[in-house]
Amino acid sequence: MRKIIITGVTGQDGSHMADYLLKNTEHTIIGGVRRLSVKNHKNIEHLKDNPRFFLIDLDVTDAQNTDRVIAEHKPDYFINFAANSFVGSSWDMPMNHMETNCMAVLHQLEALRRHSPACRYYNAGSSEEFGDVEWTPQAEIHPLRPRSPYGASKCAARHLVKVYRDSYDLYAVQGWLFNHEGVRRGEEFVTRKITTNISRIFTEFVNHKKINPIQLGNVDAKRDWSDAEDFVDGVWKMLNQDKPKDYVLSSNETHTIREFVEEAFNFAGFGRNECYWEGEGENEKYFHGDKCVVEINPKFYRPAEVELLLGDSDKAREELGWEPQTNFLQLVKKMVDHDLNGG
Ligand code: G4F
Repeated sequence: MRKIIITGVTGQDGSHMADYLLKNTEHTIIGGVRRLSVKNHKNIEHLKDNPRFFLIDLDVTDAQNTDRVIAEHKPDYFINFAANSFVGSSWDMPMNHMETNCMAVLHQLEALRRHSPACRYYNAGSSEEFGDVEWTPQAEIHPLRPRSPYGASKCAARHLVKVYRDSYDLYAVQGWLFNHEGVRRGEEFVTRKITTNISRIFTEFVNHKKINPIQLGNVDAKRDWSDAEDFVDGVWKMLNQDKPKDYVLSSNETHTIREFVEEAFNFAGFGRNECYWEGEGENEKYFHGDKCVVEINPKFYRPAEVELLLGDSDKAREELGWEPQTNFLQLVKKMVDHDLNGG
């Protein structure tokens, strides 16, 4: 039985990772949580009585706290999902993104090198690192061309992971995870923003109330979306190879936000033939019959957009034997069904 520290365990990826490891291994899971006066433990509530799962205070931006936790527990695996993961906020709080997504990684690598050098380390990397893409699809060899402070913080962390791997022979890896969603996704991310608001609109609609349209930014951006539950299996496989290597995880398909909107309304029962887009640019709207259900609000545009992401995860499929189980339409349906049923 081994000890695995997961940071960000209350979030989407951390909580799915904990579920996956408790189900598929015998290991003990130590969830690192930041002390908050109001707890946000909804995603791990079901684990609180599991004897192989316990929580410790760990603020990844605190170097001494990180050092003490690693020295005390000497983990066999350290999986870092703690991050400020909302790209849109990174122009407003660039320092916070750099501290949380990059400097924290340096604190962890330093502490592991000193106290637990045999520990296997994973840091959450992102397709945002490819940013302003040079070619499509993006595999591991694509250059790093970040477009946001968030993307830059993940690129800097990637360089540190490689430097520590090469310099100290640590088993340290950072996957490039393309967008991954699901029913535990934060409601500010575009997919969950759409599905939670469709649920609200559905209630307004059946109660003959005034419909407040969903406000979105750039609906023509393209993303390669997968189910977050499929990705934790890929991360675990990345951590258990003979040699540490970084891999892309992706669906190898890309879709616009516009398509996500159309499919989500369709699954919610707003007949495809009764829905249509009208207008252009900032004046574009999506209607169901004569009711506007989506409108564009430039407030949600980003200072620099990543227009297109399309992954090539063939290397992970061949070398790790990893395969996503849920496709785009199944993912949209799963999220819509969940939110229509009360979330
Ligand atoms: O859902 P998003 O906020 O995700 P984004 O920026 O692609 O980042 C996510 O995926 C990355 C992996 O590629 C992760 F590293 C990162 O941590 C995060 O999980 O936005 C997706 C797209 C963007 O192009 C955005 O401009 O949707 C567009 N969008 C349009 N309207 C909107 C909105 N995004 C948000 N959040 N809210 C909108 O109203």
